[in-house]
Amino acid sequence: MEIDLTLGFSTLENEVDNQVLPLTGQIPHWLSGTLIRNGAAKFEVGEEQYQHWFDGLAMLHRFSFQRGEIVYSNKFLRGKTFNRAMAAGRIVYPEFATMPNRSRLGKIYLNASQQFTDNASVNVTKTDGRFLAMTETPPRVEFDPTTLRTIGQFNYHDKISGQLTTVHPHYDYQRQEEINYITRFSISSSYNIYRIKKGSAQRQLITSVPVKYASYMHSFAITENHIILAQFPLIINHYKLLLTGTPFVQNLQWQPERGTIFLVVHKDSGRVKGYFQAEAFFAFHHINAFEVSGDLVVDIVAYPDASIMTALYLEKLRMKNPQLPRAEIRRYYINFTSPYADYRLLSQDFLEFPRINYRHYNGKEYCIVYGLSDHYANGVNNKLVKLDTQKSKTLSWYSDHQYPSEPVFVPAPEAEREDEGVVLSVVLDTQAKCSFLLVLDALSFKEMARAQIPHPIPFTSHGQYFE
Ligand code: QVM
Ligand code: CO
Repeated sequence: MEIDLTLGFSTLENEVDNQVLPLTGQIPHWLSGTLIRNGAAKFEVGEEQYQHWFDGLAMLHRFSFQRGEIVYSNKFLRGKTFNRAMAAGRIVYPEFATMPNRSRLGKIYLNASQQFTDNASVNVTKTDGRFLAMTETPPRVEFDPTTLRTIGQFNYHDKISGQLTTVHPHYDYQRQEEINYITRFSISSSYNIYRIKKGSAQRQLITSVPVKYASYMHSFAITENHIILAQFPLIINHYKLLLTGTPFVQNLQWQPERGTIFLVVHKDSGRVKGYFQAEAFFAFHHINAFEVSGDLVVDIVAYPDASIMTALYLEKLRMKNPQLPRAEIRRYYINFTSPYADYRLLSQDFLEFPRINYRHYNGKEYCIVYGLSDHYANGVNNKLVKLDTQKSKTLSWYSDHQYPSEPVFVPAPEAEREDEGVVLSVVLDTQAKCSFLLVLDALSFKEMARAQIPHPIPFTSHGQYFE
């Protein structure tokens, strides 16, 4: 079968407001919240093209579940990056892999002046009651969850600084705090790990860990008592970034001889508990982590190297029958008495965009991972999977020419089992040239309902369900 992902990486201009979606099947009566997904949806400005999937302009998609109906809206995130690009008719801010068309000095100036893009296209979260769109540069963009209108850049009420952060903050339900970090690179670099207490917009430093060679990391893990950063040997060369005026991604250097070093921080004291050496690998996504009799278990979607970064250039993704690097699911074991971390495979299958029953199992011993896999073993995500890590058993949902997005698990109220609830995924049908929202029963992984969306949604990255 021919694989053509072009439609998933094509601009969607159409914006709709509160459309009731035609529905087949039935959605459970208890489902009465909102799924908000984020993703790149515009890949050129005037004559200029963005180069990479992570560069496209952010669009928010909202699916509201009410009285058995699904109501859909979508809107571009109208931050500084979007507005200035539209006004100028050209790209204004540097993105992950795209530099605005300027003179050599102009480009150097753009990087050195640290005028960060606020094209927050990667994920969404709720902090202090505000809805924020996120990318890896520091600006968070607040939006109205009902209308999807952009409110503006959100400023934390503190002075913690850095240039690169993650779009995967954690929430510790026991301590009622958000945990994340921001990397500051300069002559002396550090990971500034912080907490935000419930009801606050102030980041409080848990610790600032000095680092000689800061790693590019997209996510991290927490357990009951610890924070774990997997420092892959993909090093940010900030001197080169400062001096060359090249896009960010071109200043990441793969240095496998360093291996991967797990950094473990004690949550409450902020003390560094240790550094644990593993082989070189790269990951975007941690799945989960937990503690078993004092040892740490870290589940992660591991690529053999960082080639996935360049595989996601749009030019490559739009080629016929693309081949993408495949990751494996590893379970690393950290024992505080050994300086090394070892792993075993949790599955023989490829899985990306992992999601779990986060509310009840994050940081705890768990079984079930939902994610995307590749039906043709080519690295192209075209299958939804549910993996039982203890039985190594998988259930899947697949259909020709249909490309699901990251599955979001929503637990049923008063559920007794880890996998009691539904799984929500936006599926792009490249033959019908339209997307639909798929609702699967998480237990059986069978379709419960689908809702027709009035246009094709380009591949989204992450989304969250809000009660
Ligand atoms: C300057 C810069 C940028 O899985 C999704 C990952 C997405 C990652 C993204 C979108 C990362 C974007 C990073 C645009 C970096 C910008 C930094 C951090 C430092 C400045 O000195 C230079 C503006 C290029
Ligand atoms: Co991610």
